[in-house]
Amino acid sequence: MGFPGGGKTTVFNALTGLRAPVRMGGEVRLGTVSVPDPRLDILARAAGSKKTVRAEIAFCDIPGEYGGDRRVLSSRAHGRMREQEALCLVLGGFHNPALSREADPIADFVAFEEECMLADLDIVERRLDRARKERADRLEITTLGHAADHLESGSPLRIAPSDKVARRWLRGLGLVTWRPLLALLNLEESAAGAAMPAALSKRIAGAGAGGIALSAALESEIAVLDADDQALFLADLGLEEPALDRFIRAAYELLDLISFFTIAPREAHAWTVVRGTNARAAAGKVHSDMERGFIRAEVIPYKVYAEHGSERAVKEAGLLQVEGKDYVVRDGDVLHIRFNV
Ligand SMILES: Nc1nc2c(ncn2[C@@H]2O[C@H](COP(=O)(O)OP(=O)(O)OP(=O)(O)O)[C@@H](O)[C@H]2O)c(=O)[nH]1
Ligand SMILES: [Mg+2]
Repeated sequence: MGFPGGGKTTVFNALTGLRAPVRMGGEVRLGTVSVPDPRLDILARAAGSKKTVRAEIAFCDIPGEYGGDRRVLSSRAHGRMREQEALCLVLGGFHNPALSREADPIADFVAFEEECMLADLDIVERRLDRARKERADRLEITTLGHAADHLESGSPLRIAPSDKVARRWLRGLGLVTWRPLLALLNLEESAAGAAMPAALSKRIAGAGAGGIALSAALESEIAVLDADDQALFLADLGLEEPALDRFIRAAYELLDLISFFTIAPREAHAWTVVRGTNARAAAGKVHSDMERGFIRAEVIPYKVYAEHGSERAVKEAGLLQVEGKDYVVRDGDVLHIRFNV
């Protein structure tokens, strides 16, 4: 999301490889992409898996709606934002002839944060009123009070101290400044590959958000090419990988996500979990029976698997790790769950 004309639909196209019509306003659009991971391809080949199943990300393009130069989002846009797991704010960093003002990504970022903090404050205060009237739990009332103070002081809830703002009381309120935020600076084509200006990076980091810079207009053209042409184009521009790959890396880092794999002749499957997830909970991602009847996990780190070429060779080398339910899954682990229901 973001203010009108910043290039949201263009970013959406660059990430999804779709060709949604780029014009001011328009509809909310959904697009799903597979998360590229060369490790999965290598594992699938080694195991002779018939099928590969990748992790997926669903993107939602939320139009700015009011059009024109106003730095305001509609209440409909706010409603949509509350439904998302994470937010990506598109900041226009190029000259857009449809807007009478020049690009000012810092001003856009500040205006966006202020608008969201006001919207959250409204929700928190109303909830607080009700909690007081209903003589709710004291801890709920103090938490809501702290959250309101925090927002009034001009800080997003994302960076609220967790000892004061007990998170469980804020869950389910649809607070937008609590969502993980990735700010995306949409650069002029001629600046593709440039880094984000330091002053903007500082602002973004100060709000507990992540940042990424790319040229969406250019990347949306590259996204519809086949893989070989993509590589040529990117190399020409001095870019190492397409926007989607960089975006996903930034998003995984922001959300603290890791991937693990299950590899079988039938299919090689990538799964996404939050860092710190234990083996039993990870098994539950694959199937609830595996979590319920969890016995143990046989673990092979990706590197070990790739070096030895097969599960059998890993076993013969004595490198198969046998782990219990509390084992903390690491990025790239190949898991074989033993279970019994
Ligand atoms: N030069 C340049 N133009 C861009 C870039 N990204 C988008 N544009 C142009 O800016 C205009 C607005 O882009 P959109 O992607 O429609 O913007 P939006 O944020 O979706 O706008 P709304 O949906 O109306 O809120 C279009 O004319 C795009 O072609 C860019 O990276 N460089
Ligand atoms: Mg749009």
